[in-house]
Amino acid sequence: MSETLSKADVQKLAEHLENCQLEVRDTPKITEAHPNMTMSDAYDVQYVIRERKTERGERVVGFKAGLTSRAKMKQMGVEVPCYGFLCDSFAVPDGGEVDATSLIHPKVEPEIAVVLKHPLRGPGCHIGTVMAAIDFVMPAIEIIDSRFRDFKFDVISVVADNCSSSKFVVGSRCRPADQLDLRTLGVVMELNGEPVAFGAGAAVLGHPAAAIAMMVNMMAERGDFMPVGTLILTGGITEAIAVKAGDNVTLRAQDIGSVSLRFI
Ligand code: 0L1
Ligand code: MG
Repeated sequence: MSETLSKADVQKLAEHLENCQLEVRDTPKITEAHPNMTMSDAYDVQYVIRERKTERGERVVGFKAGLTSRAKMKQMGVEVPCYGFLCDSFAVPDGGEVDATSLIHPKVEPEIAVVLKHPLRGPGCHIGTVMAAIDFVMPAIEIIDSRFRDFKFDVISVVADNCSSSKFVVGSRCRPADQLDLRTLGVVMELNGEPVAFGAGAAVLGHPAAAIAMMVNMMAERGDFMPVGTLILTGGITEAIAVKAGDNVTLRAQDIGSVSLRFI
């Protein structure tokens, strides 16, 4: 499926990016050495990183939408969000700790998470299909950690790097989607007790379910889909906030409770 990269290049880039994650070191964006890489090449690299992890026994438990705010999409010159995968090893318990030395330059984002009771397959997936497939909704904090030096990248490099996925924590209060308006659901993220970011679900492409529908339709182009039980982080509601050891982060979400974690 690769367009400009050889199979060997895809494997090499996947190994390089995954090693940067595992060894906690940064790298220049990969398009510097591969300026003709396409988006399809980038997803090839991401899917090989996913294979490497599952071959070692990790489980893919979900997916995330990235670059979901109109401002970030404009800044990156893209019309659609990107997607990445989430493994069981990325999960942090609610109220848990994250060792900041295990990450390069972490940032946190407030998100609305959902879990599916029906599978989602594209093409033709739309907000209605998504809403009918959601089992329940939870608040989530995504910890992103680009492997690229100083968080400087282009969208192709970011997709190859699994959309900066690193860790996530979800709240333990689950509400059925039909009891909530995901567009007006408000969130406040606190850093060390101070509110630092505010927003509502509509910041994610007008409706978090729209981001999911887009992801599902993009995944269909690669014959991929979301099975029952998939956890989906629907996209950052505000800009990401940089964090360091000693920081406490709490997300308070309207109607669905709160979730927190601490960096040590
Ligand atoms: O979850 C996100 O929106 C991040 C997508 C990748 C871009 C970034 O690292 O900011
Ligand atoms: Mg995110």
